[in-house]
Amino acid sequence: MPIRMSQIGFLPGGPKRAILPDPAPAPIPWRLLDRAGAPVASGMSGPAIDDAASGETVHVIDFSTASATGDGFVLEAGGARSRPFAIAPNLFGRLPFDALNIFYQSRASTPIEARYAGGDAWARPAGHAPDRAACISGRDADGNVWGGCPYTLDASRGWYDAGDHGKYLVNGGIAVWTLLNLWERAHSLGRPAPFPDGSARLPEAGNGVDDLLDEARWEVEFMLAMQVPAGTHLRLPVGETRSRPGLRFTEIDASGMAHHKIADARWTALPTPPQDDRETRLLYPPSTGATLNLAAVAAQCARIWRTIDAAFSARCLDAARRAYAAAKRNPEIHSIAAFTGSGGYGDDDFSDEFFWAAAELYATTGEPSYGEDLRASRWFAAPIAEPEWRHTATLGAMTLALAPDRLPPPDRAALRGRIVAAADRFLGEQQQSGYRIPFAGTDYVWGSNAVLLNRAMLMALADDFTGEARYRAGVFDVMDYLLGRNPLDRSFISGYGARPMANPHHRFWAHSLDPRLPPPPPGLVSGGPNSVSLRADAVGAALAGHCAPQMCWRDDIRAFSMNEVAINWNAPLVWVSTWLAEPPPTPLASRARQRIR
Ligand code: 9MR
Repeated sequence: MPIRMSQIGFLPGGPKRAILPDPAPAPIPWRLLDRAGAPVASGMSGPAIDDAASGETVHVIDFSTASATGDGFVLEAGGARSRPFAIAPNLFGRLPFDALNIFYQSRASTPIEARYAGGDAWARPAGHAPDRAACISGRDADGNVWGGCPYTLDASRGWYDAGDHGKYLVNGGIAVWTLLNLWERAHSLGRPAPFPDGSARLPEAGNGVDDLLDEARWEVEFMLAMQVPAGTHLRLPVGETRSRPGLRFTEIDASGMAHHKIADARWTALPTPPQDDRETRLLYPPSTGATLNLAAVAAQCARIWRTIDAAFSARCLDAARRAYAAAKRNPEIHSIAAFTGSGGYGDDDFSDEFFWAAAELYATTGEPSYGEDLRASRWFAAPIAEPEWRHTATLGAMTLALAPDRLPPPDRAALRGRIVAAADRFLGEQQQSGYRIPFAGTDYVWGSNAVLLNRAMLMALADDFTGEARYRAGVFDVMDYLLGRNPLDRSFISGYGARPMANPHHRFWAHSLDPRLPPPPPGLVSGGPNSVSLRADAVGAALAGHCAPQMCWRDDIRAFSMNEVAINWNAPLVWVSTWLAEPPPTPLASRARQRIR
């Protein structure tokens, strides 16, 4: 078994850590050899760590001080060797663009063209063009009868969520917000725009608008189209958080809410390229969570496009205001209809979504009523955790921490301080983790790789706010883990490293089931080890009881609980890899950075 390390190598001057699994209790000597086999650095590993997450005894080898550059380096320790690797600049140059291109290739309602997708293999005709649907109606699995709605909506565009063809407002929201936040971070900190017009492989490249915004707009347009028309009254269960037989339905004014999702009536088989999907498309009832995702993203849209496309900005602001008002009128409508064919994205606590939406509307408008709502929220002063689709308060906090002139300076400084405190907690966990990742737990949840990426995003912001190098090292710990420094000796990112993930759970990138279909394009991150819901799929069920948490993963298209891919997981990959690829700030800028706090 080779020594585990990032399979794409290391940056000169960057942190360089490797992991040697070895039962020996004492530190182990290591040597770094150049391509001619001559030693260029040596040292001792850290003491042995009994690591519950990997189920191994591991030794940390830190060779950050090695100053040589080139390729063909080999690390040797305890009779084990690494694969040859590079120490070279620009290792992260291509990854942000590949990771962003995954969104282009996930677009609904438009043909995916070879010239933008990186080759003929990935081209395909448009799927769901148009994506028009009526509301679900009739009896669900619990015997409840849903009334439908008096219209159909054209919900074209947007990105397919994951391996399936569902498009969900909850999850679409965090994914597109993350891409837009990457743009806003650069804008607000005075850093170079990461994807200027013409830099990405997109049909819109060259249209005069930043390419990151072009990609994000595809999703925002879809989200706007999911808003319930004014004057619509619907019969929905109010205050119910779980499905059960005998739900009580109440008539509500649903104007301005957002439908939870548009998806297939039944699960399609694997593989099913989008253009071959023959299932009926259905609109699901509005939910408060979907409505607040729309309010938040549309408010973010309104301020970003204000000077770029005033009409679009105004449309977004109007949608955001109406959605927020609709959610306040209907604060307890949960997505609980018991129909098959798509994922749930259910949530029984909307307090964090309310905070997020109020924060976005306040950042955009500065209006006191939104400010009062966000200050009244328990999330305003709560500790920061990594965001996820169900827990979105941190998204609001990030917006307020970056918005230049909204919060009084002491409040903004306090928010930044809480982001830095979260990063400090993650670094504390890193000290306890065998593989030196900023997560010390043993519960590896569905999408665990994105938990780490979202922690990396907060550590990157902590670096932005303080300029302290340890946060940057923590970001590398996450990327190195994803790129091969893990007990599986796998890169979880397609196309990157010696042993990359190649068989994601996906209905089009399904080469292992049908050789006429393509493998995944490069830059796609796997959901990652899942030790918590192992029995969800057959591959996981076979592993249950036989895998240490970090080992509960297989590169198998059937393994949807471990090896699916999703827009809310690739978005933080775009964010974090872009951040790592950014040229380091000049000394002058980094002195200015000390004053940002
Ligand atoms: O990311 C979601 C995860 O947190 C849940 O535990 C899991 C089971 O409900 O669902 C995940 O989301 C899936 C969604 O429901 C449907 N599209 C694919 C998503 C990724 O697996």
